[in-house]
Amino acid sequence: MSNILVLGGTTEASALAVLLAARGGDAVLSYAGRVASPRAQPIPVRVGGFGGVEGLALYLGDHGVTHLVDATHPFAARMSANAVLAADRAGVRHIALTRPPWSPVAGDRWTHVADIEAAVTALAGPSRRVMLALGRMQVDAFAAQPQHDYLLRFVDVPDHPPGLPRHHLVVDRGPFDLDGDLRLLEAHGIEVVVCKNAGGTGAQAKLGAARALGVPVIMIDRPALPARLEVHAAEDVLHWLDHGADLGV
Ligand code: 3Y8
Ligand code: NAP
Repeated sequence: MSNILVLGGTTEASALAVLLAARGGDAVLSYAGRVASPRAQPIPVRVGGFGGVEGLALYLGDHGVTHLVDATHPFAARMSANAVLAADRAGVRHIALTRPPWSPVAGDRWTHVADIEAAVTALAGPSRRVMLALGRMQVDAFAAQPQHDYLLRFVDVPDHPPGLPRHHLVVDRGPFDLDGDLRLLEAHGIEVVVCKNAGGTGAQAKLGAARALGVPVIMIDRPALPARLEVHAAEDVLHWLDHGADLGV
């Protein structure tokens, strides 16, 4: 009988949890513990880091995990790298449930940058009204460009004010919708949006809003991830669970 650990924190992980609850059997969803009250799940949840590759390998062995599903965000690069190494060390089958990157369509005004540091550099120049749709964890890097009026969107109220002299903070969690993001960008007179190429649907609304308003986007490309078996739909994970062994994957 399978015993599944899902590394979660995304819309796709939550969709998989619903399918696993219906399927029955042992399955646990894991959160890092980044936000105060993560979404409730229909399967048991654990919260917090494992303690690196070694900690995760020990967890997999101690809990008799047979299948590890990495359904973390494409920017959770350390977690994804650890998952591949720990699964190999523990002799546990591994798959990644991830979403394809977004691609620009007609009307998009994207500038691709490699990482957060390049996004900061791209903001050199006169003061503008900038939306940082990056969450809380990397915002302080933008203190290097203090001349802008920043619109920030966090999941939780931060313990201390962000290190940006001129900012307006919106506390809200996705998934977001087009109408809401259109209103937000218009209300704040946003002149440029900075975001990660997260893919999926939960964070996509701001791109549609920027397109409709003719607002340019600084798009941070994904970090490198290890080679691994990847699928883009929760149903494909169930197929792998039920037939993967026959396919040798
Ligand atoms: C803790 C657990 C679900 C999952 C929902 C998805 C969509 C809505 C949109 C914007 C972009 C951002 C951010 C975002 C979105 C989904 C998904 C997604 C982006 C929760 C959640 C956890 C987190 C962690 C959080 C990060 C932050 C990133 C905010 C739950 C709500 C910017 C990513 O305050 C903090 O410390 C937040 C930290 C990591 C990125 C960062 O670097 O700050 N996600 N987000 C997970 C854990 O503890 O393991 O409550 O659901 C989940 C979701 N947030 O099941 O419905 O699938 O990605 N999350 C980005 O895409 O750029 C917001 O504002 O437009
Ligand atoms: P990260 O930088 O790749 O991970 C750093 C460390 O956090 C990991 O080494 C691990 O600690 C712990 N960790 C991460 N995800 C975990 C999980 N699902 N369960 C248990 N521990 C976890 O990851 P991150 O960018 O901080 O993202 C944290 C979580 O938020 C992820 O689950 C991700 O899906 C979600 N999220 C992230 C983003 C984003 O923009 N990064 C966006 C949406 C959602 P140990 O080494 O101690 O095991």
